[in-house]
Formats: sequence, C-alpha cells, structure tokens
Amino acid sequence: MKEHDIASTDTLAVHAGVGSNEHLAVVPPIYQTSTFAFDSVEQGAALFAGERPGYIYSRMGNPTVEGLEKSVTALEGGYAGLACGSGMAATHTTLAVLLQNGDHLVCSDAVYGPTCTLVDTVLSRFGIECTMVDTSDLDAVKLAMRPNTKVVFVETPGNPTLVICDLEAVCRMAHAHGAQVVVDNTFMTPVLQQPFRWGVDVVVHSLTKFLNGHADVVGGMIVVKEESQYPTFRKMLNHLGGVLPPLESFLVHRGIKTLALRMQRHCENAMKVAEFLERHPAVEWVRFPGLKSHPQHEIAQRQMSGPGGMISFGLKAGLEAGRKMMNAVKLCGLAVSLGGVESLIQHPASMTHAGMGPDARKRANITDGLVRVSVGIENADDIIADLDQAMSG
Ligand code: LCS
Repeated sequence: MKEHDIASTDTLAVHAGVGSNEHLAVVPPIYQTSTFAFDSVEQGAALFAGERPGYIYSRMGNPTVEGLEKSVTALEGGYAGLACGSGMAATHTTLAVLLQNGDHLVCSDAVYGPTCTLVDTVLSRFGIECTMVDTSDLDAVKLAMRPNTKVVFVETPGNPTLVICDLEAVCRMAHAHGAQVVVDNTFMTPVLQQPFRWGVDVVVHSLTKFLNGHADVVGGMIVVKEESQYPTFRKMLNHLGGVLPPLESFLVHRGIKTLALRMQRHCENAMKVAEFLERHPAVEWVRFPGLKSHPQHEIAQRQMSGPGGMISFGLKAGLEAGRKMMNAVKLCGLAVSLGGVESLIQHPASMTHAGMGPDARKRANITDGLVRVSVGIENADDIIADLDQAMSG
C-alpha cells in the first residue's frame, strides 16, 4: 500500500517512511555516515547536478533522516519534510526562506519564549519587522497586517497560555493580503491537528516534544505543502546547516510509531488532571482546551481532534504558593520541555519565557502565577495524587 493511500494516522505512525532495505530488515538501519562514495567522477558529478537520485553528504541528505522526514510528512499530509537540529532551527530556517530585508511578520504573542526572542531581536537585525498579536483575536490580526506583511506565524495552542487561533479564518485573511501562514504544530502533533487542512502553507515542529515522546532527543521538522516550495527550503537548510543527525532521526522515527497511542493517553490523562484542578479549592483558574471554560473551546472542538496534554493554571494564593507547589512535587519532574511520557511541571515566567521580558509576557497574558504542566502517560490517579499532595503541603 502506498503511503498516500493510507488515511489513518494510527497506521501511518507505524508504517510511514519505513520503506524497504537491502536485507529486508523490519526496522531500517541507521546510516551513521557523514558521506557517501561515488562509483565514478561522472556519477558524482551527475549527483551534484541533480541529474540522478542518490546521496552525497549527510548535511544534504541521508536515508535514515529521509525516513523520518517521510513519516512526519505523511502524517501532516504535506509534500515534503526537512528534519532540523531543533525546533528553533526549523522556525529560523522557515523564516529565513520566507522573509527578507524590508518585510514584515505578524506573530502570535503567546509562543515559545525563544521564538518571540528570535523574531523580536534577531530578525530585526536583518531589517525584518515584527508585530506580536493575540492571534485568537482576528480583528487584532487584521489590524496588524501591513502592505509588506509576508508571513503570519501562529502557534496554536500557544505556549504556555494555550490560547487557540482559528486557522481557517486566519489563513483566509492572510492569503487575501498575499501573506503565507506558518503554524507551529508542536503542542498538537498531526495526530490531533492537521494545519494543511485549514489552508496553512508551512508547518513546523519541535520533534523534541510529543513526536519523539521520550525526552531523549532535541530536533525539529519543517513540512511544506507544495512541491514548488521544497527546493528553496532544502537549499536554505543546507546552507544554514541546522540538520538533524541520523541517530537522532532514528530515535524520533521510532518514537513516532507509538505517537497515536501516546496522544490518546496524554489527552485522557490531561482531561482528568484539568477537571481535578478546576474542582480544587486552592486553584484560581485552569486553561485546558478540553474544558468548556476555555475561551476558544468551540474552535478547539472543530479544529483539533483532542485537547492535547498541556495544562496551565494559577493558584489563588499566587506565585509564592505556585513555587511551593512546584518544589513539593514528587512524581512530576520539575523541568522545562514537554510532551514526553513523563509528567513535567515548570514556571514559564522565570524559566521558558523569562527571556521574553516582562512587557512581552504581559502582552501575551503569561502571568507570574502561571504554572504549566505537561501531563505524561502515567496512571492519571498517580499524577493527580502528586499534584494534590504538592498543593496541600
Ligand atoms: N515550538 C514550541 C511550541 C516549543 O514548545 C518549543 C520548545 C520549540 C518550538 C523549540 O523547540 P526546540 O528547539 O527546543 O526543539 N519548548 C520548550 C518548552 O516549552 N520548554 O522547554 C523547551
């Protein structure tokens, strides 16, 4: 069966990109090599000229990396994938392709902290201006658009506030302006949200999170929708150089085989944890796309096939109580990153989003009291018991 004939993400997660190999190994080998020998000078030249398919040098292409790229591409329903050394490398490479001096970018204000820093402080040095807006507010997005706006970069649900953007509506607006839409799909994975269905042009991921799922690799992925986009993206990644090595590619590809199962468990567990938190007398507020109290709950139900595993909340007694709680967890790890099988808890204002600065955090609604939990696949009752004891300690 061809990959494009398979519709279900469960089956694609297991099979896509695995392909066949010389010895019919069920799990393809790791091509742990930096370079590939040529049969002859003529063949080498033909490979460089693009007249023949084949591998030259692992920054330009490697079969193990390609297997992973095919897997994520099939899951997203795109044309091609480009594995990058980190999620930040995927975002940087994408924006380097789509923007140049004199262009303007509109970006979600609730994004992973370093994404905000990249667009705000690094791209500005290259003459690219950026407006950060609440992309759940379409009027605000419309107001931010300028004649030179080339890209709308959306993270949905946003890190860490879990604010949700209506992708179909934002694509319609951006395309009418001649701008492309890039979506960071890290929090959802293609199992729960497929941005290309809503008109998005480019999808980026931090593979470090749910896609790999085992907290042992840092990686990223770009997926483009159309064939025409691909050569420029490949050239840019090759020139910027932020590629993913073969061993890491193998590990992420292995992790993806259980992606659909893991996402189902993350969603179920997070729903239980969010309901527990919402009922808890010490908790002031909870943000989780699966709760009816989420301001964009209806969009979530239409656009996402599950609420995901991320929850943010605040305690009535404020930041100090949150700190005490985070220091008291026993099962949950006190660590940044997310999307692994193990539950993690962290404090965005002093950790992942500290570098954004207080003004950008305020604009994005990232309050000092906000606590973020990445709900793992342990027994939900055990996670709840841990949070409960940490709050009452
Ligand atoms: N996009 C999102 C939504 C992220 O959460 C992260 C990392 C990135 C991109 C960047 O990916 P990386 O380069 O780390 O692979 N988020 C992290 C977080 O919330 N805690 O630690 C890392």
